[in-house]
Amino acid sequence: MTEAIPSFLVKTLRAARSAAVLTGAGVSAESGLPTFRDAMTGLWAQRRPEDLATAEAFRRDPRLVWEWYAWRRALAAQAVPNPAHFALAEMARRVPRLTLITQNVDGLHQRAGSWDVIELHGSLSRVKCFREDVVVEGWGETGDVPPRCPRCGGPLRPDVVWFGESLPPQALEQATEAAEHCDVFLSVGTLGLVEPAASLLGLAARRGATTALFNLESTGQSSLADFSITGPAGRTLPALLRAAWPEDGSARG
Ligand code: BV8
Repeated sequence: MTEAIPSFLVKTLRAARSAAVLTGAGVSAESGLPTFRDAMTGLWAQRRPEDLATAEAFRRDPRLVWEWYAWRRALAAQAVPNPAHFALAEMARRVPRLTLITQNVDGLHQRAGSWDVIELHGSLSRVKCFREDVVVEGWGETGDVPPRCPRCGGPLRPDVVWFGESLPPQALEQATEAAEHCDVFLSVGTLGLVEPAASLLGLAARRGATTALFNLESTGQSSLADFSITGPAGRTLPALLRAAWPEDGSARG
C-alpha cells in the first residue's frame, strides 16, 4: 500500500534547495528500540524517563542509571537501521542540502549511511567522566558499576544530555540555523515535547518552510505543521522518497 503523501509536499521536497529533518525515538521503533516512554518497562517501569535521565538520578543511584543505559546501549548495538533511516540517508543524496537533526542517541542514522548527523542529545556510543565532564575512550574492567574514570577515578556516565543539562551549543546552533533557512522541515517520530528540540518545527514554520509531521498519532504539534502523515515511518518515508524521485526507484522499504 503506497501511503498517501500530499502532492504539494512531494513537489516542494523535490524542488527544495535545503531541507531539515528532526527525528525522535519513533524513527528507531521499527528497529526494535523502545521509544523513550516505552523504555520504562521492567526494572524501570515505576519511574518516569525524567527521573532516570538526570544527573540527580545518577547521583542518587549511579548503578541503576548506568545499567539502564548499558541495557539501551546493548539494544542499540544489536539493532539494525530500518527503511526510515535508509530513506533519510537516500533523501540527503537528492536534496542539495539536507540537515539531519536527531534527538536519538542510538547511532542508527549513521549506520544507515547518513553523514554529519546533528546529535542534539549525545550518543550512547560514548561515555564521559561524571566528575571532569570529558569523554573517555574506555575503562579497565575492575568490576565497578559504573566503571571508574581511568584518570581521576570518578564514576563514568553515558555521553548523553540529561534533563536539566544544556545541549551541546554547536549542535543546537547548527540545528537552529538549519530550521531557520530550510525550504522543507520534516519532524519524524517525536512527541515534540522535549525542549529545546521541540521548538525547531515552529521556528521553521514561522520562517516560511513547508512543514510535515510523520508519526503514528497526532501530537500536540499537529496544528503547527502544514501536513501530518500518519503511519509507521518505515513505510511513510520510503513512500515520500519514491513519490518525490520516482525515476530512481531505489528507495528501500
Ligand atoms: C535544556 C537523551 C537548558 C537521554 C533526552 C521549556 C519548556 C518546558 C520544559 C523545558 C523547557 N526548557 C527546558 C525544559 C526542561 C526539559 C524538557 O524539555 N522537559 C520536558 C519533559 C518538558 N528540557 C531539558 O532539560 C533540556 N535541557 O533545555 O537545557 C536548561 C538547563 C538547566 C535547567 C533547565 C533548562 C534537555 C533535554 C534532553 C533530555 N534528553 N535524551 C536519553 O536518551 O536517555 S530527551 C529524550 O526524550 C529522547 O531524546 C527522546 O527523543 C525524547 C522524547 O522521548 P519520547 O517521547 O519517547 O520519544 P519521542 O518524543 O521521540 O516519542 C516517540 C514518538 O514516536 C511518539 O509520538 C510515537 O507516536 C512515535 N512513533 C512510535 N513509533 C513510530 C512513531 N512514529 C513513526 N513511526 C513509528 N514506527
